Amino acid sequence: MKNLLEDGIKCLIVQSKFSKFSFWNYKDVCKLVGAKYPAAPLGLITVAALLPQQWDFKIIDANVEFLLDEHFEWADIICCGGMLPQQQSTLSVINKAHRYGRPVVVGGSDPSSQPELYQSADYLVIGEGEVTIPMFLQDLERGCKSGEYQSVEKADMNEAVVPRYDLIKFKDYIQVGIQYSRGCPFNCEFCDIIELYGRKPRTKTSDQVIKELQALYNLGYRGHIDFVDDNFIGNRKSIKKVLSAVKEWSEAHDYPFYFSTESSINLADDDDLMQMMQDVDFRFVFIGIESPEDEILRLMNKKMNVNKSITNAINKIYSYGMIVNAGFIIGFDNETDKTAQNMIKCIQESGICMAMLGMLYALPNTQLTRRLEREGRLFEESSTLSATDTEIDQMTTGLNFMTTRPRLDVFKDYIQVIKYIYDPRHYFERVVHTCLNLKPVNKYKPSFWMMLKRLFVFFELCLKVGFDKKIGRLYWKTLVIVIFKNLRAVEAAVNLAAMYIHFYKMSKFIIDSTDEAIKKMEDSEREKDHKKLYFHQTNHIC
Ligand code: B12
Ligand code: SF4
Repeated sequence: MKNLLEDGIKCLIVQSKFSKFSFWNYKDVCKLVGAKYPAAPLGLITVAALLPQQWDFKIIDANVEFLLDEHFEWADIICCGGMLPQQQSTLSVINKAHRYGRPVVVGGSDPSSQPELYQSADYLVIGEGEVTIPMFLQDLERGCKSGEYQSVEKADMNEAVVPRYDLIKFKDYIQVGIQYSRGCPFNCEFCDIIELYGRKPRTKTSDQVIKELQALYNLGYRGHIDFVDDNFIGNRKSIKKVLSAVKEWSEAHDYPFYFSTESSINLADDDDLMQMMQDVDFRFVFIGIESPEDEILRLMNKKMNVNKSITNAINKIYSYGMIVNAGFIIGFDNETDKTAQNMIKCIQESGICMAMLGMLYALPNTQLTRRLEREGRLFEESSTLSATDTEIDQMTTGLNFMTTRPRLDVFKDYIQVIKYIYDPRHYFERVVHTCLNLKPVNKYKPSFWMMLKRLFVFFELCLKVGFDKKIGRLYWKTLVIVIFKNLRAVEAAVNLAAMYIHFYKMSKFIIDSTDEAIKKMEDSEREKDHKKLYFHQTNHIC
């Protein structure tokens, strides 16, 4: 093996493939707008910035291009890793690298949560790279051929490096990420963020955030930036400082970017904060609503959502120009036969178009997993996704524990909600609701060429969706209503309509596969009943 600390070491960084069908895998929409995948691999370009800068890096994102033999031949060392839905792909990269005799370094969320599954890697770098990559590099210096690196220490975000944005091809992605903070002050039972990153949000300074914006600007990037924080408003005092700096910078640079992020619902209680977000052109916010029922929210310890009118909160956020995407979960202990209806009502009345509904999954290393283990209800010790082409993600292949309600009822409720909310009529009703309440500022102005490209995409969408038998009429009706009643939200209406191409396919896949699972469960129930009956009868005869 080469001395890996030499100058010019060739380091291949692989973004492993995500499982095929996922709420976030809107590849069709990407294709429509000329991109290949929604989000750029921020974790890996951060890793590249933490490794020796005299190395020669090549990033291959297996979601946008083929990972070829020649890439393995080129490399002296391979870095790979990621989330649970990338597990199979990461493991196969390790195998292949070994076939080429190349050492592999693995890290990221899933290897950090379940290191036992990645023991085949040569170097297993657990947790935050800012802390553990230096430990790995020290071992390399000592000539160690393998190792596992972990630390109880958390990274100091004030010392964070600027990710190597120069390594990615911007045109492949719809959005690029910036991370301003890690951790969240809340304490939801099912959440692994607080276990991995802590409950005290650690934040970058305004100067650091501006430095990253400037780096992207200097590289010629324009458009959508996603603040990939666990909870953007975890430390409200600090984020307000950052937002005023971003406003000043954006004004000086003629608003080259617009933004999205993830936040808790108490964002709706802070008008000043929402105004500041609107001032710099935040357009989307993802909120974990999980359930509209207070009893269920109390059990999962999501206290900030209790006693809140979700509809009012969401409408208020729309009024500051931000479209709300939200997460919902089915499968909690104290659900009832009203759960599905309540969820449908909440999603429909608040007009949430992009509602990510999953079945509860006890992620490794959470309070929920520990409780279920204590109660003897957890099915498996580790979480694996075996078939990335048929399994979607850990949300839709959820319920890895014994439910309190009959499992079949939970599945039926799940499918009932999915069928309802992604029925074209109901989806487009929500698009109208959102767009009539939305007050976008659209400060980011695309360049002339970008405008031309968008116009072209719009015509393509009109051809694709506008003449579709099922949704054509709904599409035109939605556009006409929005044009006449709230013209400035027309871009949002077109974007949300385009997203339906993805939701239609995704929901059809979920409906078909869940229906099949329901049928299997019903058959096995019938078989059990039949056996009971047979047993009962034979007993009688005896
Ligand atoms: C932004 C984000 C997304 C974005 C963008 C993802 C992307 N492609 O970059 C979107 C919204 C698309 C997304 C989607 C999903 N996400 Co997500 N996401 C996040 C979030 C909030 C931030 C990730 C991030 O960019 N962090 C910033 C970078 C700098 O950190 P990082 O990636 O962790 O990398 C650091 C270390 O992990 C380490 N590292 C990472 N890789 C490697 C590799 C090597 C070799 C080494 C040495 C080190 C190393 O070093 C880095 C620097 O410290 C995290 C939460 C979190 N705080 O991690 C969840 C998170 C990663 N997501 C998660 C999940 C489950 C999902 C979904 C499956 C949700 C769903 N049900 O659909 C989907 C799957 C996506 C898909 N395409 O199918 C889980 C993963 C859980 C797990 N145990 O694997 C997390 C942790 C959230 C959670 N609640 O648990 N996600
Ligand atoms: S608000 Fe979100 S990030 Fe914070 S603890 Fe709850 S689920 Fe986790």
